[in-house]
Amino acid sequence: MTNCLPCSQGVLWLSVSIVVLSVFALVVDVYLNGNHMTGFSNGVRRLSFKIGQTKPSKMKFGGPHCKARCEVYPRTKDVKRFKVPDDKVPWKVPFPEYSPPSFTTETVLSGPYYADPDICSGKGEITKWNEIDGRVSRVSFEGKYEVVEGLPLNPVGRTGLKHRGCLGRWGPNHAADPIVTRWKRTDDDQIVKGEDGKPIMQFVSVQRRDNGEWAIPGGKVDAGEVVTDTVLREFGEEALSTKEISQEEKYKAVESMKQFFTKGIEVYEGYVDDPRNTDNAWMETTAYHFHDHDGTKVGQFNLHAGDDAMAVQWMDCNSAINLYASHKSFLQEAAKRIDASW
Ligand code: RP5
Repeated sequence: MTNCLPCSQGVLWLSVSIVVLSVFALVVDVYLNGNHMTGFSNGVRRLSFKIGQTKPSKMKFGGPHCKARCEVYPRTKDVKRFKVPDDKVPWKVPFPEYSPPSFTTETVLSGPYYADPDICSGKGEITKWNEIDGRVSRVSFEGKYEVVEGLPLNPVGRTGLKHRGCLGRWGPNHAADPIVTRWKRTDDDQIVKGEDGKPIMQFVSVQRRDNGEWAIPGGKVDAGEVVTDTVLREFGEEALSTKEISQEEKYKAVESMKQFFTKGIEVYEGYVDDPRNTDNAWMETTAYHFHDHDGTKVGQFNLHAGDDAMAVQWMDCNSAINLYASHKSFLQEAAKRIDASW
């Protein structure tokens, strides 16, 4: 009996130490991962990496949106938007004759894993607007959006179409865009300069399968996913086709990518002028810039188009470039950052 007291005290101290150490580890993890949603493991959590800068960038969406007012809705032949003139885009400008049609694709209405319930037909409800709702972020980078007659309103303004179109979420649909760049070089390794005397920046561009337009290889953030994981996963899936290689090769590719991807700088966080946007559903993204100064890191990546891409290539960047959604403005910001030709 006399030996029991020190023994139970020892066990008690050990338990307390374990609890204290666990709490410490949790605090360190949350601190290192910033204020993004963390802690959900959907199979990609282990790919998490730290990036050079986690604070929001200064660049904001300049509006009014243009591609979000395209006449015919993407992937349809006959879904036409109500025409919205430039000056009538902001909700605060009266537009009494505004009567846009409603449209949501059958795929989205069938309730795939990435979609919200069809709250318009009374199937489920959403109460956490402008908040983190379980594993889904309904928070907009553009600030607090309005909710009118139960539906969130596009923070930039009218698009000429109501409901969700082909987007799964009501309100913001979050994405992440990896801008991977290098300097253009001649065969004998000299950096090529543009007419303005500055070095020409090239970026990894994918040709989207849905409309054939060239784009940054970005993608939507899965429910509960950390945005930095999305960047790495999407680049792997779309430009390196990591789905098609063996587990061992994939591991090696991910390890070398992780090294390179730790140097990312956030160049944009906000609304995307995406042709799929509607009055009640829109794309937002976080774009990270990864520049390979001496061309030795990304050069080893074997570019190979994945499922969602028809082709992948290193594309020269300049002011004449024509890209999907508002991707050109993200590239311009990246070019500015490293004083590249534009
Ligand atoms: C754009 O759509 C984003 O900037 C991102 O590149 C892309 C994400 O959508 P999916 O490619 O997943 O369709 O708005």
